Amino acid sequence: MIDETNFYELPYIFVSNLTHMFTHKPLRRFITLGQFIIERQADFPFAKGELSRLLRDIGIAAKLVNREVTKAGLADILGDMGETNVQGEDQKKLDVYANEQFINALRSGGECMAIASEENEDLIDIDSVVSKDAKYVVCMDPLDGSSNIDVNVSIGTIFSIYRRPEHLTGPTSIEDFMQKGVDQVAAGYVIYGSSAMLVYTTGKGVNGFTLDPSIGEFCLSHPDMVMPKDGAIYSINEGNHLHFPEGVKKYVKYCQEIDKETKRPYSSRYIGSLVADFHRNLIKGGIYIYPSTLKSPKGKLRLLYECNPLAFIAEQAGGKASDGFNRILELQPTSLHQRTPLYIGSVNMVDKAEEMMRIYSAETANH
Ligand code: AHM
Ligand code: MG
Repeated sequence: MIDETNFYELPYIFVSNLTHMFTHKPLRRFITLGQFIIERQADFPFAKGELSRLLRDIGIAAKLVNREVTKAGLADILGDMGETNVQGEDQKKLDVYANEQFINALRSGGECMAIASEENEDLIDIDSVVSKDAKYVVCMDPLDGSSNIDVNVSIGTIFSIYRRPEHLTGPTSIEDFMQKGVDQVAAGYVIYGSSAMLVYTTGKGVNGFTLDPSIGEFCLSHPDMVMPKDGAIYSINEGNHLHFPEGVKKYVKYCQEIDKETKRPYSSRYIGSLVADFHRNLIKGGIYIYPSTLKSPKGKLRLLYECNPLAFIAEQAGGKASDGFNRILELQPTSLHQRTPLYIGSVNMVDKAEEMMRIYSAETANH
């Protein structure tokens, strides 16, 4: 039997509406992603409908990808595709599917002139009739954490949106993408986890939306997200410990020391899906580090479509993102698939890690 209180908590519009008809109690207001974007259009400095349409297109593709992710164990879409992407990594079938969905959605939406994707070596020029007046470029990692697909662990999509710089005219070129993270007009991620969530910013705070499968809409569930200034979780692949810079080794040791005041030792949590590790740290507080290692002297993660968008979100939520020495959002990109070390999360934790880097690894600063 459902008591009245629980009944009103049920997150379904139709239940709420039915209840209203019979009891005249106030309607619970559900704000869908589409409604929210329209309500917040005034926050966006450029033509009002453009960003709304871009975000709408991304939301549609995310729902299609989520549908496939949730049935990945059933459908014949698991396993290697037998191809490698531009970084020489094995591609999974879902990577390919996600890449196609996001490209198709952006291509038919009309606002995107070109895409840089982790899965494509060169930029994807969108040369269609509907896109002839398009002014935005999108960088994306369509399916991050793909090594986790086969084992039912959360994966994600990361995206970043830039407006074409005024001085560029003519056909799209790599120049359109060589903008610093501070120039992003919007960025976000989708996490395909126990529920699917879309989190984004346009530079006026961070808001999170959970997909309600019963109505097929992302609904506002995490308004004005704030990352705690301190946390008690550190996320790093400790298997690489011997290859870490000295500053990172010292910081990891600091995390493991006992100190009641700073709640150490911290917990170590590493999912191996950047979006999932970042999302947890955004909500609970924590730090994620992918440093330079002997194997990957510039780190593993990509500046344009992994680090910049998450750095924008982190800063907008009161957190911080650095390459160990410099603010991620101020790094000058020089190529589409450029890598950078990443230290991201609660501001006091990132400050401490940077301090260790300054003291013990200053000579490895290569930016
Ligand atoms: P991917 O884009 O190929 O999935 O690689 C990025 C992923 C991140 O999601 C994750 O944090 C990291 O690589 C894990 O790398 P490692 O296995 O070296 O720890
Ligand atoms: Mg990735």
